[in-house]
Amino acid sequence: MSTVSLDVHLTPEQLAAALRSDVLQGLADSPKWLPPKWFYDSRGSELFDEITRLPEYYPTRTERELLRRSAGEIAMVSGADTLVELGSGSSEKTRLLLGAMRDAGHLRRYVPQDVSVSALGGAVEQIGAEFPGVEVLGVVGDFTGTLEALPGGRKRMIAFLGGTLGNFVRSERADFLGEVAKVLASGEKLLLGVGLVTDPAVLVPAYDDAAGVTAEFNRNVLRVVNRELGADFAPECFEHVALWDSVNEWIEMRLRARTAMTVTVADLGLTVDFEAGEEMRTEVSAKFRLPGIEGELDEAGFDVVGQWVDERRRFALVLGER
Ligand code: AVJ
Repeated sequence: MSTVSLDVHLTPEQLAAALRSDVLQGLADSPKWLPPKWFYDSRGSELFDEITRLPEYYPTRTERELLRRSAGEIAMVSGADTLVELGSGSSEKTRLLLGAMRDAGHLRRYVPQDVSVSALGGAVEQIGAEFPGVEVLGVVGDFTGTLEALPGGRKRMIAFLGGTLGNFVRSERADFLGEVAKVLASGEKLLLGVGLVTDPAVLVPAYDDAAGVTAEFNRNVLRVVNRELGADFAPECFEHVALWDSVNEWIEMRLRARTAMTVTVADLGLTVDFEAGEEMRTEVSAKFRLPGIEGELDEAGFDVVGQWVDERRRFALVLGER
């Protein structure tokens, strides 16, 4: 028998308030910006899924291969009996980790967290059925809320995969890693999946694919703001921009206004002008060097106890111990 349940730590009202606050701030700023977390409504999540299958988008399949190869070792080194997965989405790659933890004989509990109830509900049921005897506790919430509400235990491993840590800038990463360190007991683990700095000729197409899926994904944030806040963005009037910032070592996605225009956000009583060619930042996706990510883990109070890198050195799994 398996126990499957879902905990809601973030209500639709709280989510809506967070979106309003982000849009108010981001559109009033100069240059304008919108945070990447709002890409992922059901259409955005489907588009992201499509991105992960594109020939140019190497991170997902590279990480999956790495996990296939090293999940056994990770399970062994971690000694964890509980896997907490932040931003689990459909929990697809997680099966590899869970399988390895089960085979190592430790697995007792899986705690996937996501802001999307729909992604989580399905995953919780499926994993529950695939891993009988394992307690599955889905947590609907954001990263911070989840960390505070995490079920106890002394042998937990928190996994933050997919390179999503790169959506935070350095200071946000320090805050986030500090939060994780705070909730973990001595000996507990954090497994990070991070993209590595590589050739811009590989990096840029991964965020600007020939089929234009990433462009649609990027413009999707405007559709979300239109629907949720009564805005009148014309998504097709914005061009997708992806560039490699070699100083910050991150990919930056922007939306560039094709013409001058005025946008209203009815629910916020807001009117915003765009100049022709004006660019609004929608995402940073930082890439790392191993000494850099190790340094950040160290500063947050983790010992690096394992790292796994693919042959082409494009992606890394880094295991930190509290
Ligand atoms: C899911 C945040 C890791 O930054 O590579 C994919 C999102 N953005 N294509 C990334 C994304 C554009 C992705 N993360």
